Amino acid sequence: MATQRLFFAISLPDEMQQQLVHWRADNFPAEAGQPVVAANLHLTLAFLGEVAPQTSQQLQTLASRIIQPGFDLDLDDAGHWPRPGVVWLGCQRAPRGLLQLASLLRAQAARHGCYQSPQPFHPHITLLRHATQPVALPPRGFHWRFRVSTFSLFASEYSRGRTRYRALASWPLTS
Ligand code: 2AM
Repeated sequence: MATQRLFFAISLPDEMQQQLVHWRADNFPAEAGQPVVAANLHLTLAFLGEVAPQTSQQLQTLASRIIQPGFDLDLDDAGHWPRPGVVWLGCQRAPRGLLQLASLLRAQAARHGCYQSPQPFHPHITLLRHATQPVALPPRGFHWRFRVSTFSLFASEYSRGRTRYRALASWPLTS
């Protein structure tokens, strides 16, 4: 069977995706970059790259054994990385649970041959792509909070000019 382009991520509640899309439309001009469609807004925990089915299965088995409490995520920070052309939303202080979960998934991925960037994990939700020109960021003061009680493995699929993220499996965090 063919490889799949995979990543572990936290998906956002539907209503939060809608709120963010409206906030983005109110705060960034159309020329700032290409908006990520609402359904694709997510926070990546570990990017795996192209993965063979057997490795995917092994990583899913390990993910299913993770026992970790859920946590609240506060989205209260935004930034611009001009080189990859990304405008993002993130948190001023990442919760410990988020860092622990990402670090575990990234270590498991690395042990299974999935290259992990040496750059420190910077949790973020990409709002705009192809944002290579300077962008005025909204002033601080925005804030959304949501409870993270699951995480998922996604396949990134590209067809007819569109990228779609399909959840292959999800696992609960403890309450
Ligand atoms: P990004 O939004 O900052 O581009 C699917 O592509 C997800 O995996 C995105 O959230 C993307 O982050 C993340 N990702 C991390 N490293 C990546 C890489 N080397 N190539 C593509 N996506 C990567």
